[in-house]
Amino acid sequence: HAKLSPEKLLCQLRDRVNVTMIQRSDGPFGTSEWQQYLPETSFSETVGQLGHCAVVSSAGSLKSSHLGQEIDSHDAVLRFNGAPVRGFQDDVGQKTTIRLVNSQLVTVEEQKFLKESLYNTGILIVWDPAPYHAEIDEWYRKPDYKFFESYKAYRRTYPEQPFYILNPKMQWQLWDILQENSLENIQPNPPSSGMLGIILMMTLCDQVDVYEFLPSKRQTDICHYYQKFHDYACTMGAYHPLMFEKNVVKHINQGTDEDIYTHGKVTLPGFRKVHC
Ligand code: NCC
Repeated sequence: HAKLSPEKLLCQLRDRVNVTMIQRSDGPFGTSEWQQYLPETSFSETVGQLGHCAVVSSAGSLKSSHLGQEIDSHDAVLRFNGAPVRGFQDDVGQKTTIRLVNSQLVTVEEQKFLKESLYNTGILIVWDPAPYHAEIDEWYRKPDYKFFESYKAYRRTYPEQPFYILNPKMQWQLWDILQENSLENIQPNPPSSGMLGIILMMTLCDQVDVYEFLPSKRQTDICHYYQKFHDYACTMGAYHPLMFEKNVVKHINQGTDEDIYTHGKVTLPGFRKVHC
């Protein structure tokens, strides 16, 4: 099959991936118990419309990048999972507007998640791998990780911090587009937090600069900029279809190859700026 043009691919992403947060009207979340836990203010009211945004992958190649100032110059910054800023400001900046975390972290590392102050900044969003195109009810009964109790515990501890649950429908809407635009069969697993976060920011922002998702000349087998662990799978993918995600992002990049090589930087338009 023929690859879509970048313009058509952007339109597919804009029109077929529905980025929403779980609300009271979503079936099993309509109970009076859940009323106490889900944020009262809707996600769109909480964030509003954003201008220039930065998405900071957790890649080891951010080390010694000195991208901190450039990242912080954006109106909003998205970070992932347990990626710290303290001690790493020079390379990754210090602003955190939104932090997207996976349900594994929230569940398996619940004590750290409840205690570590790095989670207390900005708007939190958790996502969980759902069965392929499952309805909310089916996913609610069989989440990949049983993170709902940890979510509630966090909400009781920090009731003032906005904390949303990503509607799982978007992961497979996005996966379908990744599959349609790849020459091989891709893993039947949801996209990485990084890819979900890029699409999330494209719905919120006028422009999105993504750092070290496509690796720069600093590419390394060091998994994260904040740990000593070495594993090429962090960059290439194992569970998540990371390589296919990166190919698609490369295809819609509006920045230069030079920016990728020197800064690991990709520039994407917000969906508001995409005309189909
Ligand atoms: O490593 P992780 O991802 O938290 O990284 C966040 C996102 O950054 C991009 N990335 C990361 C490292 C790298 N060398 N290159 C990259 O491009 C990816 O887009 C990645 O999504 C996840 O996606 O949620 C993931 O989470 C970790 C782990 O669960 C959390 O860090 C919490 O401890 C997963 N690792 C393991 O389960 C061991 C990882 O597979 C995916």
